[in-house]
Amino acid sequence: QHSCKLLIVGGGSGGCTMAAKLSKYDRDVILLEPNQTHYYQPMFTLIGGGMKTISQASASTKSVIPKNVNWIQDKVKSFNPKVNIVTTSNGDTINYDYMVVSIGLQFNFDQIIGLREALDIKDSGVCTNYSSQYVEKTYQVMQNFNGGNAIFTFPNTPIKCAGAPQKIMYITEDYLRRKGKRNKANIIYKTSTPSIFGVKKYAQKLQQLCNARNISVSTRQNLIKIDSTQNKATFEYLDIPNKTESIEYSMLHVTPPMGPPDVLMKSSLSNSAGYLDVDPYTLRHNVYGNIFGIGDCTSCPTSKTGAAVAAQSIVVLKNMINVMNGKNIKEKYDGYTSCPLVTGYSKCILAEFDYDLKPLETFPINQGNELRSMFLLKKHVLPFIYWNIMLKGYWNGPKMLRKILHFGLD
Ligand code: FAD
Ligand code: UQ1
Repeated sequence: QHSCKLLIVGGGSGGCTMAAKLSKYDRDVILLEPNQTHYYQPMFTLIGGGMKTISQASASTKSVIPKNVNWIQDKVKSFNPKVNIVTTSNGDTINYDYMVVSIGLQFNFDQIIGLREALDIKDSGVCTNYSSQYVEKTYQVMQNFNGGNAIFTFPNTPIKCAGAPQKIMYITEDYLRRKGKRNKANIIYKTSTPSIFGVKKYAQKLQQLCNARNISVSTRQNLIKIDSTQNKATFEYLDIPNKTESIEYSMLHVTPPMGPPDVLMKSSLSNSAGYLDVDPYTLRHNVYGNIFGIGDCTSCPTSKTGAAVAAQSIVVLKNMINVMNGKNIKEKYDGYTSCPLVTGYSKCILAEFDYDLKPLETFPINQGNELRSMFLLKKHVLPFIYWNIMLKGYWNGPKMLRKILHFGLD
């Protein structure tokens, strides 16, 4: 039976960033997080391509939580916001004055028939970068590829890092080219979305890139079933009722369906879609004024990324401090998000945009082009920023840098 002034539920990117920031203001902070290991998930794309190892993306949870924060290694089982209490899986209760909810998204592997089995079979050719459990298999599947269809999917749900399903495709294409196997492969992108990317500027570039590299793109198609005995994947056509199609694969990279965690969906904190019901600008809960949200579990209509979490963190901090001091809240999140679209082993298109889906680029160069500098940023600089600046509470996204670099230009 615990009690605290500030409770943070979920110790991923958002939770640990808020723990670092809030603990500089108050010593009475509890962080509730079940996992021993913390992952820098944006590195999973590079691990899938054999450019980094899982240990480079991992740290112990203990090491990423400030010393003066009380870590309880457990899961929230239910939220009782009317009485400011959460209960945990072990049966404990935690009472709080203010709460930040940052429990991310849940993978719903079971929504695709045969997916779990296919991922667990060593030589199935089926892989996913999305989970720490499977990410290393991707590079093995790439190395074992010896011709045929290489298929990359995007599910019929919102996901985190909407670019990741295609980044690994470009890396695979580049890999096969370098190994002299490209002419044996049909590379196919099958997405549930209506176009290759949500922002027009980048979508145009990516579609051109697919045309130039002979990658076939099919929209509004959704993976529903995998038969790993026959290496066949079945897709439904989202705009043609009852139409499905099965195709054979040698490599199948699956992005699993995702959704809000069950515990949130069944609570009174969620909106009708199951996400934490927050004001998209202030990030304060729409019903319970002492609750804030950050990251993938919130109802913010932004593309869900770690970059978005960084930009949200300063808004949550400032607004929470004002609420705690009985003042009006005024800080607003503009929807900033970013997706480093790695296009192979040496280049990257760095998409950055806001709620209006308007590009909001940090550097005074056209980031819509494939750039080596942005690849180096992704591979070397962003991990450094994450571990040493963001998780220490000092990174609020690149807004300041953008203003400096664009001084006098805009
Ligand atoms: P998470 O970091 O996922 O943390 C959620 C935490 O909540 C977890 O630690 C979990 O254990 C905990 N939790 C869950 N349920 C409970 C419970 N019941 N009780 C308590 N705790 C719970 N972002 C970028 O900015 N750039 C990229 O290039 C990029 N690439 C990506 C590539 C891949 C393959 C993936 C998977 C993600 C990528 N992302 C990228 C997205 C980024 O990792 C997420 O958007 C970010 O981690 C979201 O932070 P979060 O705190 O909301 O969720
Ligand atoms: C970012 O701030 C961030 O958080 C650390 C990421 O997550 C890993 C990103 O991928 C990106 C692109 C940004 C944006 C930062 C810059 C310097 C453009």
